[in-house]
Formats: sequence, C-alpha cells, structure tokens
Amino acid sequence: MLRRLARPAAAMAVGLLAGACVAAGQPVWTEAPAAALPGPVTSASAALPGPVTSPPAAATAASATGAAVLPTPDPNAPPYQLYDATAPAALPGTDHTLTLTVEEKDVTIATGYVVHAWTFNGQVPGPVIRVHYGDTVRVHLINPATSTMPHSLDFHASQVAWNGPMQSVNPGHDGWYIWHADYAGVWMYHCGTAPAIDHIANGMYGMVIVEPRGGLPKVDKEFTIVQSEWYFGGQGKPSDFNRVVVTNPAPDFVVFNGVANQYKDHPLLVDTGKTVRIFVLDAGPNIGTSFHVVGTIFNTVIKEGVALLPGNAGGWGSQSVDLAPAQGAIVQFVPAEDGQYVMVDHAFTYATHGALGIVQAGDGVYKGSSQK
Ligand SMILES: [Cu+2]
Repeated sequence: MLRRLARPAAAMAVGLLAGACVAAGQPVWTEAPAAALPGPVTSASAALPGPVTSPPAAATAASATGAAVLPTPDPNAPPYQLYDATAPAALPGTDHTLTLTVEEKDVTIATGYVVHAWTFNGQVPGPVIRVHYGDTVRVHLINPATSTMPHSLDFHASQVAWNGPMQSVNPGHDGWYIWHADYAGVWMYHCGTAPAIDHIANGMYGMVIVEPRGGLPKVDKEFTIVQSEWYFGGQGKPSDFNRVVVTNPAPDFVVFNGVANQYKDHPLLVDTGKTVRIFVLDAGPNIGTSFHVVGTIFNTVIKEGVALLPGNAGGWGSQSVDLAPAQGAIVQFVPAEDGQYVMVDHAFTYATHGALGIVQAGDGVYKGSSQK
C-alpha cells in the first residue's frame, strides 16, 4: 500500500514545488458568464480622526536566518487604504456566482512601506465570502494578460481534488472553481500556485465564512480579522522570497487585514454591553496567532468546529484563541464599560510589528464604571 501511494504523492510534491500549467481539458474549467462579487470592502465606514501611526519597529537583529534591517519609511509613499473590517452579510440565495480577478499592484502595507503585491480583486486580504451551510459557490478566476505569472485558487472550505480546479491559470486565461459548503466554519482561501508560500506572502489569501445550519444568531457588531505576515523586499517590490522560506521566519510586519496598525489608527467602534463577534483567520504563511482582546473575555469560541458557548454548565470562558496558519475561529465578547480594548496577537513581538488594533466601546472614554 505504501509503495502504491508513494508515487502519486511524490508526483504531487514535484508539482507543488515546480509549479503547474493550465490543465487543458479539465472539465471543471469551462467558460461561463460571470457576476461581480457583491460587496468587496474598500473603505472604512467609521474611521476615527487621529494621528498617523509611526511604523512598527524595524527588525534589527540581522542574522543569516531571516531577519533584516528595514529601510527607513518612504515619506512619499501613498497612504495605506483602510480595509473595512465590518463583516459582510451572507450572500443571498443558495447558489452563488462570484468573480475573483488577479491584480498585481502596489499596496501600502504600513506607513511608508509599499509592496508590489499579488491580489484578488485588488485588495489584501481578498474579499470575504460569506455563505450558508449547504450553499453552492461558483468562483470565476480571471488572470488577466497583464499578469506576470500563473495564479490559482485553493478553497479550504471545499472538498475537491488538488489536480482539478486548483490548477494554475496562466495570464490571459480564466477558470472556474465550484464548491459546496458542506461544513460550517471560518476558512482560508489562497492562491496555490507554486511556490504557494510566495503567493500567500505576497497577498493572495482571504476568508470564507460558512454559517452553520440554521445560521448564526444576530449580534450587535461583527468584524473580520485576517492575520498575516509581510517580509519586506524593498520599496515597490514583492516580498523577499529568501526570507519568506527560512525555517525561523522574522517578518517585518505582522498585520490585521493587510496593513500594520490600521485599527490602532482607526478603531473598531462597538457598543458597550453588547455582543461583538469577530471572525478570525490566520493566513500565515508561517506564523500563528494568540488572538486576544485586552480587557475582555471570550464567552464564545468556535474554533475549527469545536465550540465554547455562553451559558455552559461550568461557567467557562476564554482569554485568547490560538490559531496556526490556515485555522479560523469565531470569538464573541461583551465590552463591559466605555473605553478602549486593545486587540493583539498576544505573542507580543508580533503585536509590536503591527498586529495591534483598538476596539472602542462607546465614546472610548473610561468612566470608572467597573471599579465601583
Ligand atoms: Cu498566485
């Protein structure tokens, strides 16, 4: 049995490492009309005025293993585009047709730092796709002729053969990836073109939410947070591949929704005493998260199909959710009083490199109500 399995496994490994071409004749890749993905997020709905943050501390411990010294921030770099963390509504109906278009473009990932990213629909992360258990999702991947390389899709929410719809699409071509939402959860999607680590490190990832049977209960506020790393390769250049692939990675920036410290500059606004739900995904490519919101306790954690729910018999709660790369969770908490609650990767070196934001309850002014 082992011998029979060894050859296909080796062939797959070679394919993953060496890259794959468009698989001619694959029945799942057919021409069909496309519809634009509803509701890609492009701007903040509730941006607070505030000081421009200083860039995260530079990695200074230069070594032969992955760390490097960041150049000084470019004062002429365009400001970053705020990624709206508000969770989108679930797509209406049960059979969805979406389009993801590859766009290789410059993206400001921290104040003063620009990466030539590879994106889905021009944004990092790609659009959040939210559906219900049992839905069918038909994704049209377009790789324009202006692209410099093949790209592809891998939906972790799907059950498909790797050598089927995940195959790479060359520039100037398109393809279809059809999947069924057989399991609820917070899932990763990403470009899987070899080396996949490079395509993820350059921005080609996003979140899928599959709501459970019966849907999720309505809460006051919902957000999506995707944590990932950037390995800066120079202004206007892709990530530094040599530093992406070392076994002790030292990213220059660790970010929520693509940009260092953006929700420190523009807090997420919530209501005191009401439930906040955050869909969290760790996209890596290399480093997990210990996602924590300072001053709150998660009364709900649904991580990879395992649930801690409010009202449990023992009165259990949770302080942080640990996610390895390509794991997702739903967390919920209730801000007890007006004030600011800091959202971090509690592996604190990564918080100092950009994985930090603020959840602001009420007007954000602490009034001492919890201390009576
Ligand atoms: Cu790609």
